[in-house]
Amino acid sequence: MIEQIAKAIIGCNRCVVLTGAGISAESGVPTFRGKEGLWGKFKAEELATMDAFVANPDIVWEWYSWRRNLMSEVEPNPGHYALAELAKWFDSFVLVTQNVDGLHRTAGSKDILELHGNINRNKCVKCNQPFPEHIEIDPNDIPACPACGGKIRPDVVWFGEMLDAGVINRAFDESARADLFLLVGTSAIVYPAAQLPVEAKHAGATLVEINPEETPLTFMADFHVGEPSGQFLPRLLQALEAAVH
Ligand code: BV8
Ligand code: ZN
Repeated sequence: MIEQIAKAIIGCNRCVVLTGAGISAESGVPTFRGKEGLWGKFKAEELATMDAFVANPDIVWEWYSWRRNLMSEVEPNPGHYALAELAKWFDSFVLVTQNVDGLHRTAGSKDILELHGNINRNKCVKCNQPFPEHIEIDPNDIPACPACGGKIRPDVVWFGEMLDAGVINRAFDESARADLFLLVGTSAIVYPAAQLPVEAKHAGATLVEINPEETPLTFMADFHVGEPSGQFLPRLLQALEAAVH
């Protein structure tokens, strides 16, 4: 199959990749679903929503500080690095991620669209003004916005919140113009992110899904690779090299 995928890729000029928590799993970042997943221990609606923050800002900040510290101790894995390398094989390569861990940028990827924000960034809950990054937030003494006095929150997109219009519109534009779409390490359940591969497929792109498990979109994939992305993506790069030499 890897030779077939390499052949299919070589004819493509415009690639869009959508990643989820699965690509960071081999770095030690817990995914959301699955038995060890975050949603197994914590309720999304009790932690990743505006209502939760209004009701218990300290509990929400405890959770984000825990995840922030966890993410500050991990490194990108071979899957992240392979995607940074893969960009060289295309005229246009756009990496769209649902992850807030920033590992794609650390791995050297350039054209990244962070659909759901970044856990290291902060902003005011009332006026959205950015607030200095990478500062330790004390859940019991949450800093106030210098402009309006509002509480500081993590600059991530919570459930029920709109995504940044510029980011999501570009993601849809690029997906509709792609001739190759890689769907990597996502359960493809959260919207509008999960709509992107559908847009690309309808526009005629070749859809390759890389996930040890099947997802609601596996039926429309041209190729489903049931392997960990940190193992498959480096091998795909080698197969591309072999295919052109
Ligand atoms: C919105 C940031 C307008 C915060 C996150 C249409 C239909 C139904 C529902 C909706 C809809 N439109 C809107 C909704 C509501 C909602 C939604 O989609 N709900 C779902 C649950 C049905 N969407 C929203 O609220 C969005 N906003 O639409 O606003 C609006 C508002 C109200 C009503 C209508 C419209 C905002 C969504 C963003 C929420 N923020 N994160 C934070 O991180 O704290 S979402 C968060 O969860 C992640 O970012 C990610 O998106 C999602 C988790 O999914 P994955 O990343 O895929 O992770 P998961 O664990 O699920 O899967 C991992 C996969 O990897 C597995 O398949 C596994 O097999 C695989 N894997 C494991 N190891 C490996 C691997 N793969 C490869 N290699 C490995 N080694
Ligand atoms: Zn403010």
